[in-house]
Amino acid sequence: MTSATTGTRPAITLTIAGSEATGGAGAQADLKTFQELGTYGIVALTCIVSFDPKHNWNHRFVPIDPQVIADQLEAVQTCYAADLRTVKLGMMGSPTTISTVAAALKTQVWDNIVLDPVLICKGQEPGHALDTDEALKTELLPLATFVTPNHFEAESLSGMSISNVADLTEAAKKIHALSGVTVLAKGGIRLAGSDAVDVYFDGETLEVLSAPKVGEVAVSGAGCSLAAAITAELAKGQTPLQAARNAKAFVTAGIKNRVSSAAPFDALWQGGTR
Ligand code: PXL
Repeated sequence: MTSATTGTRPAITLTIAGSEATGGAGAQADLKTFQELGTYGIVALTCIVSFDPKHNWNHRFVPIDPQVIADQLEAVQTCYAADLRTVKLGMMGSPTTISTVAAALKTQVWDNIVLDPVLICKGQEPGHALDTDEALKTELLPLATFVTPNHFEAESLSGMSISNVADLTEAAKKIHALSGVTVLAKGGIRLAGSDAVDVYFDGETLEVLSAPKVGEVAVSGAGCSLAAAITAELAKGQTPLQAARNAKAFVTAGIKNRVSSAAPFDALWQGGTR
């Protein structure tokens, strides 16, 4: 399809994710990452998270009405029917949202569905969180082509505990075996050692991606931005492995150049590679 204006038409990238109002994580991080990496970013919102400064920065969580989620996806999928081939799935927040998103995803063919398996976000009932995690595993993981679990999520998806790179590698292989999906299992700051190590496995190629740790404290938006960067790179035509390598470099630079605030955590800066 040609552009209505002159110039190159960018690759289209959609994120189906939650808003995190301070701009560190969620849809805001995804959209900034898409823009920074030269794709045309689109958001369909699943929920709104507002940190609560008066209560230890807990997450206040409001779901978007399922019909409104379906409406957003109808608009996006109709608008970009010909070009929308790559999507990122971020925080869903409820089983109903997951079912709504799964139904919309099934109405078309995708080249890439990148699932950031956000299994638990604080501020929800344990029962509800558990149901949400279960729905994510049964309804979204089977649709995904690429999954990016963090340490905790990799333990949950693989059913094993992970305390070193060998464990992380085994977990990545297990997650691939049970899902058939390309896996980037993230050790991040959770594994001991001077490097932040992630393990890539697509069923054939195994690669340990490693970068010196920038610090020992988690930075808001790192997981979201990593999955969004993979999404953007895939949409531009990179192989999954090269997308993972490029995304790791993007996130490492973003953590080095992180943004501090009055919150007790810093946020990744998507302009870190500039
Ligand atoms: O887990 C990362 C994340 C994803 N999406 C939203 C969030 C957060 C963490 O705060 O708020 C909307």
